[in-house]
Amino acid sequence: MKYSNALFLNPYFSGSATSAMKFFPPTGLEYVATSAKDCVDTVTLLDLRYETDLADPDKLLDFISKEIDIVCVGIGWDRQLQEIYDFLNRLPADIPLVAGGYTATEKVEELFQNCHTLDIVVRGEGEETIREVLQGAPLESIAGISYRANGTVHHNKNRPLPDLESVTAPDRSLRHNKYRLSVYGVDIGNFSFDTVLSARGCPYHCKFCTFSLNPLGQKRTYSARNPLSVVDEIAALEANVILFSDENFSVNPERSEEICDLIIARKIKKRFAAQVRLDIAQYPLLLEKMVKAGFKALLIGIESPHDWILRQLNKGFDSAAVRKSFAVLREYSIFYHGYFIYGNIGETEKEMLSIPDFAREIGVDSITCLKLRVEKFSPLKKIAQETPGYHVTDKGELYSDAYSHAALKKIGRKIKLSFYTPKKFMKIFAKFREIKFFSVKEIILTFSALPFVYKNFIIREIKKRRFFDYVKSLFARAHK
Ligand code: B12
Ligand code: SF4
Repeated sequence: MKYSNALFLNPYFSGSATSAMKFFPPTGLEYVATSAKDCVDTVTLLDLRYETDLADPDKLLDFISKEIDIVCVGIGWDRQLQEIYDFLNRLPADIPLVAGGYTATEKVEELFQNCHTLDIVVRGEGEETIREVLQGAPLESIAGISYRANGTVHHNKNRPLPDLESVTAPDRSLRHNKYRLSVYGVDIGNFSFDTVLSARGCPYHCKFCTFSLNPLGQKRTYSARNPLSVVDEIAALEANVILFSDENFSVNPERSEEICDLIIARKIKKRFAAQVRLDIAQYPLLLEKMVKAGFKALLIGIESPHDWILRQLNKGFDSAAVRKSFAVLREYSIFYHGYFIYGNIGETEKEMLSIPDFAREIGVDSITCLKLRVEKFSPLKKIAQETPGYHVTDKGELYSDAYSHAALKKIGRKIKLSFYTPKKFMKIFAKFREIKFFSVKEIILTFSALPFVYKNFIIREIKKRRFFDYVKSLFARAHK
């Protein structure tokens, strides 16, 4: 073997924005680490969000210098980049450093510029590529990498997308930690999490969406695994809550039904969540089976209450379809989380602020509102660049002369605060009971954790000097 001990590192130090979502494993990194297993003597997988000792950069460096002979780092989120570069730049020069992941692929040049210790970036899906790197194939022959040689960065041609059937599911025994539900640093109930990827890609063409485009700008042709292999993977999992991390779980309703049928037939008792498209409302049989199989939450991109925006985003449905679909969806005991986008090209503040009322009207249980992003290969880029007064930063953030970043951020908070009132939190809790998400023991555990969650929330708001705004918004709503 060319390398003895390869480290696969999720480099997001805890205490950051990403740690709020730390209950999900780094799926992509785990796929690559699993694929690498027979190319080295030992694979060490570390998720720094969960490490205690090794989360200290000095101790981690010491461990790497003594134990590791190649470092493979997964940079999948556009967060904490400077902190990550600072750490990677301290790695010993004689240990090869490989990076991969969504952000590493999108920002290849930036990575090489900022990280002088970096040798190779694996662009796009990395399962096959990492094997060639670890087996010591000549770098110039490895499709899908960019590499530094004699002070110059070389970009090899892209690697064709792999057939999903040939990809092995993540080996969970490589993990050093369990993934648990924690909100504002407080563990809730007794929930352990895992993700299962049953398909990659999405056949739709929503214009803002980079879920269906990979960071090389390629459309990831929809490609799904055999339902049997998916359910075999699920059956072997320890976690009691599973997120299907597919871009869109409802692309092929018959196949989704088959997965539910197998879960039911094999009496697998777990709780599931999945990202789906609104048109799932057209498949009552699938919805029925999902409830039976243990699907508790669906995450649905609604994006906007306004038809002209839905058209601009090429969403493929209008607000009437949203209302009609939710009238059906509400009949099923499922928790619905809606994604909305605000700060669209030409959108006024009044239009943005109508999101909470619309969300309440259709009966969505919780929402996430994200500012429109116009990423590197987004089809919206041209429209944004051609619209007078609009600007896109090189980070993909869109702002305008009328609405600066700060103004948009403020609007985002107003939307959030107007939707998430204490009454809403009570309703959310009631919905969790209705869908039987909790056992009695979990209810007790969750209730006892809530005061600590609220305390940490208030401390955070005070630290960020935003607590007064929060109290003001509570009063404003109470008097509405
Ligand atoms: C499922 C999903 C989620 C799940 C969580 C999944 C998880 N396990 O963490 C949920 C719904 C919770 C989620 C939340 C968020 N997400 Co998300 N999510 C996705 C989605 C749809 C799929 C990710 C996935 O599992 N892909 C499958 C794996 C196999 O692919 P992969 O990660 O790219 O890995 C492959 C390669 O990149 C490479 N690779 C990866 N790591 C490494 C490491 C090495 C060493 C090598 C060699 C190769 C390599 O090989 C892998 C296997 O082929 C992607 C979109 C997408 N299509 O990628 C967005 C995406 C990753 N999410 C995104 C965002 C912004 C978020 C949020 C911040 C949104 C928000 N504001 O709340 C949160 C934050 C989550 C956090 N961790 O902090 C962005 C990230 C953009 C960026 N660069 O920052 C993406 C790309 C979507 C987008 N374009 O907007 N997300
Ligand atoms: S349906 Fe969802 S995943 Fe598919 S392109 Fe549209 S927003 Fe993206």
